[in-house]
Amino acid sequence: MKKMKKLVVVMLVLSLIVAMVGCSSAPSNGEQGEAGSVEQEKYVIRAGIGLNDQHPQYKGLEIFKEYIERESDGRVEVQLFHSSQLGDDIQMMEALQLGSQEVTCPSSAPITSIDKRFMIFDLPFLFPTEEVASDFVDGPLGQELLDGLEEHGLVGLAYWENGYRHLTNNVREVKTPEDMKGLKIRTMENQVHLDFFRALGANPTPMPFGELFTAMQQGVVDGQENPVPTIYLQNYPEVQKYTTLTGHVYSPFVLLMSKVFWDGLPADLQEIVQEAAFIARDEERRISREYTEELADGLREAGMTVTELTPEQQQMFQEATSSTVEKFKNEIGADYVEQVLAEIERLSNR
Ligand code: TK8
Repeated sequence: MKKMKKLVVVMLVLSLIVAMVGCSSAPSNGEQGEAGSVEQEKYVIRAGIGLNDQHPQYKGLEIFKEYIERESDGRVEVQLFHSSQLGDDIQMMEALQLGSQEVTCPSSAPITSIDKRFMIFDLPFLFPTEEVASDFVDGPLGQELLDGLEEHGLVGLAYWENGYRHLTNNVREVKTPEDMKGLKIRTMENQVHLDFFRALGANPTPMPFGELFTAMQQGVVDGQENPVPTIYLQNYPEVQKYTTLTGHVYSPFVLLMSKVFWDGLPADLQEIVQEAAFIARDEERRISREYTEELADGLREAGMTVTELTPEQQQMFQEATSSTVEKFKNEIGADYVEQVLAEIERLSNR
């Protein structure tokens, strides 16, 4: 793993040098070339994600790429990298801040290391439906969070959808919090997740996504939690026996661009990139919801026991994690959390 990281760093540095050399020899944007022709600068967007190329997120990136390359008449090239080829979520966000990578699309959870207000998304049982969740993120409070990223060197282009997270493990069928006792669960690198898995009596271990499959295979952890498309498409049925549809957290993805890169883009290309982010978002959400519906059966067909909770059991999970909500309300800012809850309430009653 260490070697891999070194390699990634070396590759990033090399590509930075190549990019710099490329920039200095190219005529600056729109300038008259020597032959008197107007040459335009070319831009390369490297977009990296942790998930594999079967996931709706990658399909979304393909749409993002197609739109940008077509609308920019080839002035922008978009290169896609899946399966943590460019690093994990936190490493890629850092690369964006440095300007050595242009785009990534993490779950909101690791962004809390940059701005803890993103912790609101990690509060258990917050959004009643996917529609309320996407209305919320697309609304003024969601936008405010994206705007706040600028001072951290990131441009939040749009929210895509990861979806409701569910528990898998290979020890026993989980129906109540009681069944969680002692299970070693990989969580995202996020304080709220750690806290509520502890509240449930589990033994949570934060870990980058790219290390998860092997950790389950080798028994380093008993289980993990992710939305249905991820569980299915990352082949977790090969290493996990039980899925419980807990739906404990709704995860948005946040499509991020390096601010250094964004600031260097001419306005017409910025507009194309922003438009592409929205068009791809709508399609990514549609595919994600379609897969979520279809693939629960896929998990059964792949040999997993898939357990749906009764409303009473769901309630037990909610009660067992309510201490986390109380605790992090203060950590995030009580007034802000109240404002968020009121907005979700309003959207739910529409
Ligand atoms: C992919 C991650 C992943 C997330 C996780 O890079 O870490 O479990 O759900 O999808 O962002």
